[in-house]
Amino acid sequence: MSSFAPTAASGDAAAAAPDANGYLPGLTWKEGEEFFPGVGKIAYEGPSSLNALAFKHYNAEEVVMGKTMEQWCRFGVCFWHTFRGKGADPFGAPTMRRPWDDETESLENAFRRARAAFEFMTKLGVKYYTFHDRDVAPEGATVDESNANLDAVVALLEKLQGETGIKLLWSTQNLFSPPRYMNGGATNPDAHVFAMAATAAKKVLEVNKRLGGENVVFWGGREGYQSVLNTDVKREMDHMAAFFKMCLAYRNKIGSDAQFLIEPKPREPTKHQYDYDAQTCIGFLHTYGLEKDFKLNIEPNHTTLAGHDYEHDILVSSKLGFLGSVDANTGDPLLGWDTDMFPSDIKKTTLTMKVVLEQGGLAPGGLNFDCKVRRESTELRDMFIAHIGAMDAFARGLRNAARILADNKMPAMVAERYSSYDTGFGAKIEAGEATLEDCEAFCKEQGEPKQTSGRAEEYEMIMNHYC
Ligand code: XUL
Ligand code: CO
Repeated sequence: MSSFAPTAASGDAAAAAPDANGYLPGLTWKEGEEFFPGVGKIAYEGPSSLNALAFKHYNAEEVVMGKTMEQWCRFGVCFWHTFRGKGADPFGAPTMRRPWDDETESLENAFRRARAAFEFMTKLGVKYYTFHDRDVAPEGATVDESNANLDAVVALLEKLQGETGIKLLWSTQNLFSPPRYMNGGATNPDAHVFAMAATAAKKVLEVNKRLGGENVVFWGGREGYQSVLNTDVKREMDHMAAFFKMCLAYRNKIGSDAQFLIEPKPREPTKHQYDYDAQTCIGFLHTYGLEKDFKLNIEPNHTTLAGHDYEHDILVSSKLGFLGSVDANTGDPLLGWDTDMFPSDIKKTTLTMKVVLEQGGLAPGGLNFDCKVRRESTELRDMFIAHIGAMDAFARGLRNAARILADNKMPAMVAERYSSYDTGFGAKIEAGEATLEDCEAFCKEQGEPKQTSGRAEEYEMIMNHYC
């Protein structure tokens, strides 16, 4: 493969001169050129390779515990950060301009962006992508105009999917950026705004079906409240459930079999979000009788914002039967917001893939890179390297997790830890056959329980053996 030099290469935004504000000009790409010149198909070169533009661990066809790496991982590229993100953060302006992007909200720009996206994904070798309605097509002045814009881009996406074999992992509706949703979408106190949110969801369900999308995601960034004084939380949650029920009814009516996924997040942009974390979402689904129709899309950077460890919601949702998909990103422990960075911690990817192996896979969900390159990572090659690094991190995690399960050292230790419930009185408790009186009689007969070490340090030592 020809090299893609870290310094300005042809077609790289860094090759162009900055404008008066110090920004690099957009749209340096010309018809007939590649959007990512100098980058070929990213190949697997093995662990000894030092080529930044090659896989060292992700070997798509390699079989691990009965399935290929590609089947276990089901990687997805997200449209919003990767093709629309330009390095803006809560404190600063965009730092990147992309060669395909003329910075307008025109359909022509949307078409070009879609073509750049499919070139990128083809070269990377990722088989799935994800988008919000407004990532791929501009909003119009009316519902009809917005829908027509979306239809025009979707026709191109359909063609590009057919040409490349890349599939839609999921799509979703953006109910958080347009100003009309400032007080919420489905939880808006104004029924008219609720109806606008539902109208957007209806269109996404249609488009998702047309593109063969395997899931639909519901992330409620504005579904929550800022002030307890002006909010009727019960009515808002009832409305959210009503919205989900309408979406289910319409999905069934149009004959779509897309899996529905709620994406938990505790806060940001809203102070108190109703989908706080996995257990909160599962409680909500049971409260409203929706538990059979939804699974969860877990994003570890949201999990850590909720005050849990990276892997906590993946584990909890899986063990309760609700893990549907993962927005595979990570936060920065020293920054308080959703930095959406590409994962690189092998212990975390190992814990994630252990759960995925234990539940027999993620399909129809996947590992979607809801991630952005850092604001300072301004070269086009950084987009590739970020994805390659994260895919390698999950491939290593997959191999490690498979070894942990095959060796059965740690799982056997955990099983032994709970073995008092396997037989005798413990088994009676698990079977729901023991009463408080039975427990009292057991304790009077047995006396004080013996002390048993939790052995956390030993588990950590074993984990280091694998990672
Ligand atoms: C926001 C977030 C969203 C959802 C889809 O934090 O993760 O991009 O994944 O709306
Ligand atoms: Co996400």
